[in-house]
Amino acid sequence: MAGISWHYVLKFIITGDSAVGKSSLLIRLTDQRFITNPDPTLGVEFGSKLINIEEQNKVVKLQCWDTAGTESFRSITRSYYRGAAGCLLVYDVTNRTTFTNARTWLADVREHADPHLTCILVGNKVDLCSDDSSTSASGKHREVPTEEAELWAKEEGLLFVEASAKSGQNVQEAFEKATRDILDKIQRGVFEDDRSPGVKSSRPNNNSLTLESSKARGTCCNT
Ligand SMILES: Nc1nc2c(ncn2[C@@H]2O[C@H](COP(=O)(O)OP(=O)(O)O)[C@@H](O)[C@H]2O)c(=O)[nH]1
Ligand SMILES: [Mg+2]
Repeated sequence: MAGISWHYVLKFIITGDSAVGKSSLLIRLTDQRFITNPDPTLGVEFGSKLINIEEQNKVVKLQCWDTAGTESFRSITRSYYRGAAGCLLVYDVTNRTTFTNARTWLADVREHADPHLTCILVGNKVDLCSDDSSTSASGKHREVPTEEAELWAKEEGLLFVEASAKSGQNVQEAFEKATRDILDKIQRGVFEDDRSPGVKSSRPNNNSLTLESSKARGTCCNT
C-alpha cells in the first residue's frame, strides 16, 4: 500500500427530511465535532474523508454530498443522485414523521440513482432516547422502535444502523458499513457493467471501474 493515498473514491449522498441531522452527521464524520444550533443556511454541501477498511485492506476516500436545505423544496435533481455509490437515508428516531417520509426519499433514490447503489438507513439522535420509557430532559423521546426500523430496512434491502451525530455513536460505522458493502460489490463485479461514476479506482489499468481512472497519488488527498 506504500505510496497509495486511496484505492477508491466513492460518492455518497445523504438524504432525508429537513432537521434529521444530515449535516450534523457529515460534520461529525469529517470534523469530529457537533454544532447544537447550526445555521440552516450554512449547511455543509460537501465533505470528504479517508477511511481505512482493514478487512479488505483498502483505503477509501468518501466524497459526501449533503442536500443542504434543498430537501424542503424537493428540488433535488437527478444530477445529485447520479453516480452515487452509497446513500445515507436519515431519519430522526424521536420523530415518526421523518421515518414515514423515509419511504418517499427511498422512492426518489430508487427512481434517480444507480440501481446498484448501497443504501443505509440511519436512525439519528439516539442520544435523546437513552431511556426509552421516559421523556428525556430535552422533552424528546423515541418514536420509532429499533425493531420496526430494522424490519423495514430488511424488507427494502437496506443496511441499518442507529446513530448520534451529537455523541458520535455509530457515525463513522454507518459510512464504513456502507463502504464495506460497496467494496464487496466491486469485488463481485457489480459496478463493472455500469462503469459507475460514483466509483473511482486508483488502479490505472482497471478502467472497467472508472470513468476517470486516476493514478495513485503519493501526496495526501483528503480534501
Ligand atoms: N440531540 C441531537 N441533536 C441532533 C443530532 N443531530 C442533529 N441534531 C440537531 O438537529 C438539528 C438539525 O440538524 P441538521 O444537521 O441541521 O439537520 P439537517 O437539516 O438534516 O441537515 C440541529 O439543531 C442539530 O444540532 C443528534 O444526533 N442528537
Ligand atoms: Mg442540512
